[in-house]
Amino acid sequence: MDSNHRCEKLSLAKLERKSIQYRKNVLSMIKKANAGHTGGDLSCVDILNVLYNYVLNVSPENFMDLDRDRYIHSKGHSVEALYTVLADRGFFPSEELDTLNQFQSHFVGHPTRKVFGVEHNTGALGHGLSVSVGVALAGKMDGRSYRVYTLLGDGELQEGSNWEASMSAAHFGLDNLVVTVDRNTLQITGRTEEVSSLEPLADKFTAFGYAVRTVNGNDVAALVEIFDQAPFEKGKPSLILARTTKGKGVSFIEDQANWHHRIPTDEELTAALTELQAAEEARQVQDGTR
Ligand SMILES: Cc1ncc(C[n+]2csc(CCOP(=O)(O)OP(=O)(O)O)c2C)c(N)n1
Ligand SMILES: [Mg+2]
Repeated sequence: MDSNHRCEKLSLAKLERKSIQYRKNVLSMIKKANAGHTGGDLSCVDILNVLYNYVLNVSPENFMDLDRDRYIHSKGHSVEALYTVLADRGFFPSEELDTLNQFQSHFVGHPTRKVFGVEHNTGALGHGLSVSVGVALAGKMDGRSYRVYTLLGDGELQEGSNWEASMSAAHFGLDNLVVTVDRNTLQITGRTEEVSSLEPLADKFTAFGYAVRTVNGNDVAALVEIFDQAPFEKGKPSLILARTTKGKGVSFIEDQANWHHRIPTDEELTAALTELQAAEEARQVQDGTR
């Protein structure tokens, strides 16, 4: 990846601490709003962290530049993770997030372009990849240097539009498109493989013309390494199969379908924040900052 595609790079230690802070923010935000998608937010926080703090050439200052990188949050229900990261990157003051889901707030339960930093309205699953393909194709036609990054849920892949978009991405040789799949193996009602199976997923994406890599999507260091290698092959769209745990970071939320959009009780919030605080302190000891 050449340097003009990068935001100011944060060290791994800083990125790892940010992931913990983001998880705390997400949980507090969901509790305050009394709505949100807890499991899917915690699943993708590390991916958004690495994208916005390491990979993307996008910031409040350049958000209107035609050559900025585009990020399209196709699994739009995980909006609290996106808002948290955008606030931290300075797109808006974090206090504004206190209005989440309140009457007349721009911060509604799915991303809209009324919020500065949101590239595209999402939430109806199955649209983000088609839009991303169009934006990537436009970039090629206009000779622009930007890249398009998008994040899909694995349950979202059951929408057929993803596969139509994938055929176009390969047909047009969109090596400026980097697709990440949040492969947490859960959708709203249970395991993807029980609801409508997806495997062998890497083989399917390869057959559709992507250059595919698999990574631990909750490991910040591994994510940095894999995003650094994209695009993986000249003339092919890149696909990162990010193996994640839904609800990652809080033991009693991890890997359970019923936490898809459950709100923590007061006691659960306290327990979750305590667990994350302990993780942060352990991290500080490891970094020698404590
Ligand atoms: C077109 C459409 N159908 C249904 C929904 C309702 N819905 C919201 S999240 C979700 C499950 C998505 O599962 P997945 O993509 O695996 O997301 P994650 O596990 O990351 O939360 C569903 C069915 C929707 N938002 N859009
Ligand atoms: Mg899922």
